[in-house]
Amino acid sequence: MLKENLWKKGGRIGMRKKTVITKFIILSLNLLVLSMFLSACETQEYAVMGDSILAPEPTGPGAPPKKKTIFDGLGEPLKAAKATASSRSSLATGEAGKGPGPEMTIDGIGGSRWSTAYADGEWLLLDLGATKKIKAIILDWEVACPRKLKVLVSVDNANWTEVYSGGGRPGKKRIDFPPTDARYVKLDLIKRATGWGFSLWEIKIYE
Ligand SMILES: [Ca+2]
Repeated sequence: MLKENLWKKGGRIGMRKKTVITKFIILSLNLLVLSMFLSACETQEYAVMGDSILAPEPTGPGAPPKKKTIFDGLGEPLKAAKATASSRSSLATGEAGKGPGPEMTIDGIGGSRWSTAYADGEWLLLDLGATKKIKAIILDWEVACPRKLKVLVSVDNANWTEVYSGGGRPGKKRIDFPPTDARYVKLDLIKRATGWGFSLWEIKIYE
């Protein structure tokens, strides 16, 4: 009888011990989660850019690699001296051939664009003013982009080297090629992607 009571008592004490340990573990976990949350809130800083709020990119060992941008590995674009083209639209003026001209593609203003007559087979010619060794071009097309175009470069405006042949798409498109001597860069706009003409916001050329 005494033995049985002692066993029962021992069992109750064992149960109480287990309950206390379980409660202690739950409390510790709660405190750990709370401290992690507070520390994250205290150390997080935000940079405000325009209307967007962006969290800072994590740095240091184990941080994910930085996202690549279209301008990665490129310096400042070259300044083209002159831009000529096969045609210009009637955009803004209502008069055929009197719309914004090809100089709009090298004015450094993202919101100004050149647009052509509503026809395939148009072209844009840029003169850098001197021969440079160029390796990349970024084209920023409006919706009226080419379905097929070629990019050609030349040192004398007579003999041409093709550095790209393919399609365009609305928005910025980067074209890389082996460094090539060029004073002139020509876009051969073979086929339109829309019923309008071709329309380009900007072209940037890089050494
Ligand atoms: Ca522009």
